[in-house]
Amino acid sequence: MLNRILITGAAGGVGRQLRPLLAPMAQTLRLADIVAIPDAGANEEVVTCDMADAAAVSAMVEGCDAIVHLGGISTEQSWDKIRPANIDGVFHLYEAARMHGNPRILFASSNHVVGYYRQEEHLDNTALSRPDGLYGVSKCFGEAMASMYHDKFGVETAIVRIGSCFPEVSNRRMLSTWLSAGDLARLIERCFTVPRLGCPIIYGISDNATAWWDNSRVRYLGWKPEDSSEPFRAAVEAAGPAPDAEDPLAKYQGGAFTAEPIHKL
Ligand code: NAI
Ligand code: 15L
Repeated sequence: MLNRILITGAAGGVGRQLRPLLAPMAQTLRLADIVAIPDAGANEEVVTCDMADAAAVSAMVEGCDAIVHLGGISTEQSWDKIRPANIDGVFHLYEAARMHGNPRILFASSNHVVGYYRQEEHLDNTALSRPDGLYGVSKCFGEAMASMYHDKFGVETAIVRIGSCFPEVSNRRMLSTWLSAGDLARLIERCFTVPRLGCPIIYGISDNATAWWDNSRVRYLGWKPEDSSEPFRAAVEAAGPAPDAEDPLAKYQGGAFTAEPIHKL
């Protein structure tokens, strides 16, 4: 069992799903976010921290032996919002990690790193990135930062290009992109306990019947997703007709993100 796992962005949708699932993996979960977390449980401690504040990030990381990095902007927004959280914030995280004993990191990257591939294309983790907006570009930056800190300083990171991690599958695209919180928690357990992690890119999807992403190059992790989007299929298909083939929702892996403008505010 680990001593202390840090979860950044713990107040968000993924963080809230993960908290009970990660509790058995560590004596203490340190929950961090820019917003308050009022409901800490018995083995949880709370740190309020803006990823843009280097000193606060260093203090947040000190004493942690593994980090699940979820904190930041999670949708397509203006560069003014993305830059401090997802660019400066990731730099601060990696600087803090190397100063405080190289804890392993799970970096929540995104499918929007490869959002402009078409849905009929199948990718493994050697595919070149094709980000679908500023948010996707910020995740490319985070992946590059992880790679550099691994090569230069030995910080090990699991770069997880999460598909869609929500409690339920709510549209047709998610039948391919869905990741259950349970499968993500099992992946985190593997990444934090495997003898040598390295700095692999992993596609974060459950064992969905339709999938665009191939994780065969990271079999050494021993991760086997157990959940599937299939039980949601009938309800999703009954909810409405399939979008037109030229609709971004049906055309690109990043779906609607490819149709977003460059936001100015
Ligand atoms: P979310 O938006 O619900 O949660 C993100 C959390 O980060 C929020 O609680 C927010 O307050 C916090 N945050 C924002 N700016 C911050 C800052 N400057 N300093 C500290 N904390 C800050 O997002 P969600 O869905 O929980 O996603 C978690 C992570 O996983 C994000 O990094 C997201 O980009 C990534 N991801 C999520 C996917 C999903 O399907 N939910 C898919 C792909 C990637
Ligand atoms: C993401 O990267 C977002 O953080 C999440 O809110 C979803 O939009 C997800 O991708 C998705 O593509 O479904």
